[in-house]
Amino acid sequence: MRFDVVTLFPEVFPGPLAAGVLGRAIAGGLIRVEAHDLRAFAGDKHRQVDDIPYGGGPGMVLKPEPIFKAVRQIRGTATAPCVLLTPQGRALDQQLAAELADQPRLVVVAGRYEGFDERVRTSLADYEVSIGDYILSGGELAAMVLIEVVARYVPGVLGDEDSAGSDSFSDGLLEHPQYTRPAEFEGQRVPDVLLSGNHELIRRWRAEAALERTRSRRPELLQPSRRTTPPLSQPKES
Ligand code: 9D3
Repeated sequence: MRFDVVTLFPEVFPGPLAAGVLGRAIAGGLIRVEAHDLRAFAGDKHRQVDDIPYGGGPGMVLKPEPIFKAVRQIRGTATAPCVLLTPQGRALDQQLAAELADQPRLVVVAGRYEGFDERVRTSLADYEVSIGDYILSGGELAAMVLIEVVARYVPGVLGDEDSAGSDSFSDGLLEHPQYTRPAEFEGQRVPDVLLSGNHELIRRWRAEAALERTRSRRPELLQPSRRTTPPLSQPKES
């Protein structure tokens, strides 16, 4: 899968995407990340990519022409959906990531300043995506997050034992607590069941712990409308 990123800061790519599991996928040619300097698509000698907002007000708005030019030239004759990163977009989650991973190619546009001319949204973008309800200074970190989350769905990117579809989050629950040695650390014991060797008991303890943690921290994840697999039924009191 190929990601073309349009940005005013192409030098920050691939950044952390070059580390670990994704770095191997990039080195192996399974994933490509190409950064394109938006300023190279500016029409004038001052390479202006932004302008003052019609109607007045503070800040600058990204002009439509350089962005349309960039996305069209990068696409060439290929088809590749255009993903616009904005605070107003659809919240990125595993479901959207899996949908985007069905594409062989995405053109990802990272903004700066106060945002994009509305015509970029209405006539160029196929998806408008946010990575969460907090304020970033621009779309570059959001682009990296999106690329990492999507690329993990590309077959072969994760090891064979692992896969995006078997991640704990793919059942819609938070992960159960995990422990490693020592069995006691600063007076805190690892739960006996995990040392018992009884794999059926361990499986049930983990399922219950995941459910309880989700109930206490992220109850909205348990709404039936968002679930992929049903939660295990509560053990009956005896
Ligand atoms: C404080 C400025 N805001 C009010 C005028 C608007 C604003 C514009 C541009 C706020 C942030 C940004 C830059 N953000 C992104 O480009 C961005 C983003 C984000 O800030 N949060 C979550 N997801 C994303 S995706 C792109």
